[in-house]
Amino acid sequence: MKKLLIVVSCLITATLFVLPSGAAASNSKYLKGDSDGNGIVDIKDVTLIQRVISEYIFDTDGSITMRGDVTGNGLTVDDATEIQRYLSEFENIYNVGAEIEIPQPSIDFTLDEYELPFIPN
Ligand SMILES: [Ca+2]
Repeated sequence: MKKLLIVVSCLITATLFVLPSGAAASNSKYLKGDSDGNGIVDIKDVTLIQRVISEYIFDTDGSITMRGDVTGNGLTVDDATEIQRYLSEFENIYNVGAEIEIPQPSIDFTLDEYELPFIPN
């Protein structure tokens, strides 16, 4: 009985880690204004942007700025304002909440351009 309980709890745990959560956006897309990347545009995204602007926290990998810069000129208080306007159902001129495809880096080099590093003897 104890072994069965262990097996069942392992299966439940494995299922929780393997199944994707439905709320989060895929890795190649995000919602414009969803600065924390949890798949929902809400007031927490505004707070996160305000914390980055005030340098209370830092956007070390640029992901907060990428998702939260709805006006397209860097992360500013205007982005927080536009998300608040979206949440209040004002006119949404910056398409806050729209699904955006993350641009993939292109690998564009040929063997002729590639130089081997100099390795001293
Ligand atoms: Ca969010």
